[in-house]
Amino acid sequence: MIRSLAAEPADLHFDPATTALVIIDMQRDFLEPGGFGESLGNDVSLLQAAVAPIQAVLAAARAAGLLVVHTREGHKPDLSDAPPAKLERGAPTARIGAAGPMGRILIRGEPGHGILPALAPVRGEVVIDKPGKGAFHATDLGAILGARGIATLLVCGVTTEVCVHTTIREGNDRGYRCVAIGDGCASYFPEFHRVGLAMIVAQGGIFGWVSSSGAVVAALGGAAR
Ligand code: C5J
Repeated sequence: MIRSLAAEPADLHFDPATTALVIIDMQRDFLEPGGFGESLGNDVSLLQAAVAPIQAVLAAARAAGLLVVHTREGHKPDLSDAPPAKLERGAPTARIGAAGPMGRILIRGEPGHGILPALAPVRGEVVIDKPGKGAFHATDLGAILGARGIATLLVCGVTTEVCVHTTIREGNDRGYRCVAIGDGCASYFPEFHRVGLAMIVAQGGIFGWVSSSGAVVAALGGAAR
């Protein structure tokens, strides 16, 4: 059944059978007190604000049978998939691969690399390990979505202006309708979050739409709008 979703700059229609929920990088190191993000001086409570909205859309997506995709940013332990331009940034003690409060920073398999238990993937859901900011770069995501005939992406996670934005831009260029779930995204910089969402909907929706967790839950629940 085709659903109507309240969004900016305009409402849109989507078919749950060709729609995926994409949850970006809800990893312990970015979000949990005592993790890498906090060790950099960030207020991780700003990211925690996205957890409850994502839990709500995740429950609704599961109930509606949507394809659910979780992503994790991280690298192989030998760093062979990390370009020098990424490795050389930041203070040496806080670089990718250095020891962090929850294991080596952004390394696959380390405790901090894991997804928050509250949003843990369940059997049948896709987990994409991505070495970049965008979820399409150097991953199987495009092939997985293509095999399922997916046309619309409901995107949430962290951080709004980095990995969420990059993924939406990549998805838009590949022909997907990309909808950011605004309150299901968050940033360590509230201004970047606000402007990041504004950039998506400016100019008639230059590369997507912005909706909310409440609107997505209502649409997936079949509420007429
Ligand atoms: C994400 C980052 N996930 N900010 N990463 O946005 O480096």
